[in-house]
Amino acid sequence: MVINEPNSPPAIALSSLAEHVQQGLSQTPKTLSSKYFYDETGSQLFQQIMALPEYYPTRTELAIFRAQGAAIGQALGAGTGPGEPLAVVELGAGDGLKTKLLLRELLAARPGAAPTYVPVDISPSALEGLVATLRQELPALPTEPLAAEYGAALRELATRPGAKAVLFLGSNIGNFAPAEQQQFLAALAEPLTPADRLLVGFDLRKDPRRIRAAYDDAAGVTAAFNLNLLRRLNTELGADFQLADWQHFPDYDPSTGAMRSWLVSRRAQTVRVGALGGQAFEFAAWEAIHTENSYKFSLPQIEALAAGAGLRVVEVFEDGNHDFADVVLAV
Ligand code: AVJ
Repeated sequence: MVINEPNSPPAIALSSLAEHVQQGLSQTPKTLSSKYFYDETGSQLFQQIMALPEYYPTRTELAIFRAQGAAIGQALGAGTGPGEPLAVVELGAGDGLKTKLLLRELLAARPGAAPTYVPVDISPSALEGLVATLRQELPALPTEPLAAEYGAALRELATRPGAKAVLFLGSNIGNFAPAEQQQFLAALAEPLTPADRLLVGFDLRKDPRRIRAAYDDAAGVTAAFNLNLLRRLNTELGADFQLADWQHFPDYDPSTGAMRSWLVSRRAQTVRVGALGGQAFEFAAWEAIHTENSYKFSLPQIEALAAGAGLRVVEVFEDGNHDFADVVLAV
């Protein structure tokens, strides 16, 4: 049996996923990025998560938009005259359910100068679904979908002329580790002019048991979502993960706001990855792979994060329970 040395990778060109797996599973602790959750199955599972009774963020942000959508729409367009062109660029648009509320408000407030909607998402299937519903529900809205990662969205922001409203909703920012949260906000701020607005959704700190339950639902949908990552590596990279030997494990640290998800190996095992020339990865019994961060925030922390990224807080929109905040930012 040939087992590749970690420092003698196969001579074939590796896909970015294969390269990521090779690096991530060679680290301590082993880690895989949550951005690879969203293949077609993963995007469908995330749709199911958003409908779970335990998963409060989506419906809370939707409630904020329902109750305060007009004011949020106004805040987004405040720097730009009603007759001026405005591009609404959304990072991680997904099914766009919440965004449609804001787009309706912006369409109504800007007669004769419809905003252009630029939804960016890593999942082409999610984006196709979004474009199809938009054509039905908001036919007057010019839409330029972009199936790409955040990096492409940043390039889009830097090269597109005219006023912009940038949306980064759903507490997607919580997927970044703290140092990267500020870096990423700074990168979003960089191409903006004072007339532009940035709307960022932050899941707020709350009863730790409620937070943990949101990532450990009784129906097991979040577990299936996490495990789907291994299934994807089996299908796309010819890996031989035995899904029954892995356990979804979420943990929440109330002192830092770190909500993290892990895949725990139920026994000592070796996993081989075909696309890496059969490279073997050893797992000790109960060793964990880190698969996701979903950080939770406090308002002072959000203020500090914005300031560190060169942004000022223009307005904060919260639900009555203080579970979630949508924050309007500007340079
Ligand atoms: C889409 C990244 C905001 O972190 O809450 C839901 C993804 N993971 N359940 C989150 C997710 C597990 C979600 N985000």
